[in-house]
Amino acid sequence: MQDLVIRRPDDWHLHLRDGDMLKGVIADTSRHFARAIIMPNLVPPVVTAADAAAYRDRIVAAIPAGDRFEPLMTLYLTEGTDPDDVESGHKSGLVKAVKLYPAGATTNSNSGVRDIDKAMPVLERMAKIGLPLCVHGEVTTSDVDIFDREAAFIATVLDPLRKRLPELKVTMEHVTTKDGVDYIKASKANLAGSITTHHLIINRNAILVGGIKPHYYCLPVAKRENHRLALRAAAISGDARFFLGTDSAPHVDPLKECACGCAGIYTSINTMSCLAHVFEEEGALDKLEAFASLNGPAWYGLPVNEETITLRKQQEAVRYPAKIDTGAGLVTVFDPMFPLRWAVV
Ligand code: OTD
Ligand code: ZN
Ligand code: ZN
Repeated sequence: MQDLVIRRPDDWHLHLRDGDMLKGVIADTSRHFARAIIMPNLVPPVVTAADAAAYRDRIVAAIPAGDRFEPLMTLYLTEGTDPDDVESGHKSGLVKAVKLYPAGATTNSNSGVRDIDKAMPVLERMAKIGLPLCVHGEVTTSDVDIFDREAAFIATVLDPLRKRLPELKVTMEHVTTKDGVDYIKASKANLAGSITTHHLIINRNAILVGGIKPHYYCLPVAKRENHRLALRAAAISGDARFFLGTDSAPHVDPLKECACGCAGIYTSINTMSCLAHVFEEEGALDKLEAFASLNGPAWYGLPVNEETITLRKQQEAVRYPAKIDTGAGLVTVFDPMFPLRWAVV
């Protein structure tokens, strides 16, 4: 047996959904994580500070009794977002970031931004008040190959935006390529990146080899092996610009196992076991705390958690359910394709 004690982790990118699904998934996060940045891609999206306050109340009402969990709310940036509403939401302590979805880039992103010029007044205000912009960094034009969309976004949207507004703090969410890692590492200030659990574990073969595997399909889609290795190197480096954002995104099985399956992988329940495995494999267990518990709060200007969790390596594999039964239906749990021996005790 081997124990690893780390400060309680946070999840800097999480989809909790709403209604029965919210009630069915939240315990898997609040069991291990103290806080999470909550994605606003509901239908309809969380656009105003009032929307975010109401959504926060629904989340808080769903937290199991006895769990201490703080949802960190975000607003969904639209071309009509009001800078004053964003500023007052931030000043009240409610709004921790604003999320940029290029229209059409991922699940429920149709209300997102088509023309970034239209969002400049909000972005300028955010730069002024120090409110971070979280970005889904993929272009959506049909002439760009899906595997190249992150690199194209950096070149054609993100880099020009950061040159135009160097004071704006940008989180590149769910980085999936070496291009993304290198771009973040080359930046001098005001840029950081979150990395998901699953992108540290799977490459695109998991989706496509030996039959199509919808439960490994997410956006941004997993890339080639060299990209996965670059993500691993960044995650274990201790570099404060990289931190955990699981992007755990539950969909019920019928919506994934069909002719046009939804994107999203559900990892909330076994993320810490998966990460301990990955960091041990890399000989970097001593860097897990930085990635999961220290770097994120530093970037968002929040205190680190005082509580700790203990990860214990066992002889026996830890048993996680293959599916969880949410009130909304069955959701398949991410299968890392290796036995998990690290348990949160
Ligand atoms: N990716 N699925 C979802 C969101 C993310 O881009 C994302 O953040 C979702 O279902 O909301 C996914 O594959
Ligand atoms: Zn995204
Ligand atoms: Zn997401």
